[in-house]
Amino acid sequence: MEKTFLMIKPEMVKAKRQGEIIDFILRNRFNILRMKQFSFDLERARDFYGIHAEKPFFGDLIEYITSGEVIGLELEKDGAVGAVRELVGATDPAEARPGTIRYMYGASLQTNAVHASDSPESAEKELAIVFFED
Ligand code: 3AN
Repeated sequence: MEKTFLMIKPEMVKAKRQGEIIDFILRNRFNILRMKQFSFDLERARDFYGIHAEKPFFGDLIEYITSGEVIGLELEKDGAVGAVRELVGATDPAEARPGTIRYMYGASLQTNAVHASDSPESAEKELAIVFFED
């Protein structure tokens, strides 16, 4: 079965709303294979978001993602990569469809509640960065 990576972002963990997202994922029939609460160090954050290194928002993105604990989840389901992106919704919460995680919990382009891998290749890379010690 296909695997993917989902990450609950710092503002959701600070607000103690991570349980709602995990419950939503389980009710949508994903299996959780691994789950880890941790803080990104700078090096790992830069590696994780390496694809955005040249973007003007890169500095802010790194500062934000290292600002508190996050929760990484390895998820499994048939067509998991696409299925979780559908549940997550558009990057900008203002454009996310009702019923999606970012519609319900996202506040801005930066504080958009969760990250989800955009391809099986990204999922493999992101899982290796987050679950590096396993
Ligand atoms: P997604 O998370 O929907 O795949 P990406 O990969 O394009 O979106 O962006 C990664 C992260 O970078 C987003 N989750 C968001 O936090 C941040 N980001 C993307 N675009 C912007 C932007 N224009 N301004 C500020 N932050 C942004």
